[in-house]
Amino acid sequence: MTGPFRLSDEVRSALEERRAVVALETSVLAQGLPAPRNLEAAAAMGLAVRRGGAVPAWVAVEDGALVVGLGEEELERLAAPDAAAKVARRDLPAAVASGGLGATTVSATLWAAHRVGIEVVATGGIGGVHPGDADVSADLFELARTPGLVVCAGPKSIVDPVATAERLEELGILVVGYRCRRLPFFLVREAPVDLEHRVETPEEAARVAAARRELGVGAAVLLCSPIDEARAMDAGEVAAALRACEAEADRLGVSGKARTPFLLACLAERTDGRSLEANLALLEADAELASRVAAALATLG
Ligand code: PSU
Ligand code: MN
Repeated sequence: MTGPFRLSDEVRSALEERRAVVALETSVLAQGLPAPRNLEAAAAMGLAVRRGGAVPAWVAVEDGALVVGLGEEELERLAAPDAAAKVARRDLPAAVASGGLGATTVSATLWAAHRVGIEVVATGGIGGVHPGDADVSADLFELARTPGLVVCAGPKSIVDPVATAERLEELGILVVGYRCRRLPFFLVREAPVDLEHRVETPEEAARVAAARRELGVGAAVLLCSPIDEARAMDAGEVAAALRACEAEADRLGVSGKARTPFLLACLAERTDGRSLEANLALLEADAELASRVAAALATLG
């Protein structure tokens, strides 16, 4: 593929040879995590993908192109404070036309991955329905219309998990628990939402992804893996910190795409950095699981 898509040599040959590739979003680096921890996270996630047997493909907008497979220097540029705009799928044409730097969210990353033939995407937490229902992440709508498999630790702790689960159902998005029977909730191991589908191994997850493809289902599968017990946070503590952060966001008038980064930063501050450590741990775990699923999927053909 040419035009505005630019693939790294490594990603291009992996795709040509039908080897496993995992697409990684960059908004989590540019907007979701503070420097320099964001670069540490990128390194840990890249290594985790390689450990699992796949090639990491970081996605971003740069120099008028949608790049799939960023190099180390490109990641560094992107991770500098305030260097990159937050780019959801709807923002892609404007971001490419501007010639500037853009960090892709789950929605833009899933779309780009599908366009270049990558089936598996990894992230920390997907966006969802915020309390009050007026602010709904574009991640949900993209999952509904773009095929693939997104590995995450559930919806981010800043959304309403019950409303988000309802919306996922309404949009026809299959949610599969990885070794869990309730919806993982990002920093917290579970939300009060029972899951109907569950897998125990990367191979089983890969079989679901392959069946989706063979059936021609146009929506992505959401594979949710709970945060490691040792890093997980208490639901009550996160909820209390969030209430204060929501109030602060309202007071300062933080809305639109700025709200999620604001809430994540506020949460880290109010939990003495523990939410940040938890976020980093789950990102690495998700990257490794996504890689193992992609590797298993590659052997299924
Ligand atoms: N997961 C994280 N941190 C993040 C995000 C995900 O652990 O910052 C980003 C992702 O890029 C996700 C986006 O797609 O937040 C959702 O933003 P919004 O709620 O504005 O749609
Ligand atoms: Mn929003």
